[in-house]
Amino acid sequence: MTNRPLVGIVMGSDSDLPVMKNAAAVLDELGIPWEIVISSAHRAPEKTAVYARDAASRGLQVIIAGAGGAAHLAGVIAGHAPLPVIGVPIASGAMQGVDALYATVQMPPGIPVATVAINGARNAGILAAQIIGAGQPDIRARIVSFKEQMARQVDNKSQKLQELGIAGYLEQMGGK
Ligand code: RP5
Repeated sequence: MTNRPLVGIVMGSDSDLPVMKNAAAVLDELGIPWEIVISSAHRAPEKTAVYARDAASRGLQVIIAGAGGAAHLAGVIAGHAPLPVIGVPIASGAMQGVDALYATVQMPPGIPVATVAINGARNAGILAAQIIGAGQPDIRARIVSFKEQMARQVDNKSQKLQELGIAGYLEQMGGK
């Protein structure tokens, strides 16, 4: 496997990093190389445009863009790049991500942004892997294993619930 990044993770500010690191983490789990940069549709518009325009020729296949507030980052990148763009609305400020969700998801016809949940960077990473995996059997096989692992975890929890009962299960969860 090449170590050249296939996924570009872009965020509007370093304050988005605690959320956006989750996209990088799951891409690591799935063995997909990534890069991460800070750029801003508002504070660094030229840098953002150049990044988006050059992304495909640098070998990136998917871009994940996270921003909060008046979150135009994913949309601006989608306007410049011929690649799939996944938007992550970040919870920040008075509206705690609802503003960013609306700004990210309400794209005009012709410029799609696949928008995940507020702070849903992990899902953005998984979706990026699935997009790449659609044309790469080895990556698709890793997605299949990933899903099987999740299904096993559900089974294990259900089994434990049968063994411990409701009260015992809640107790080992921390008394919820
Ligand atoms: C957005 O404004 C960023 O994506 C961030 O979520 C939010 C706040 O940015 P900082 O003021 O913390 O740099 O552009």
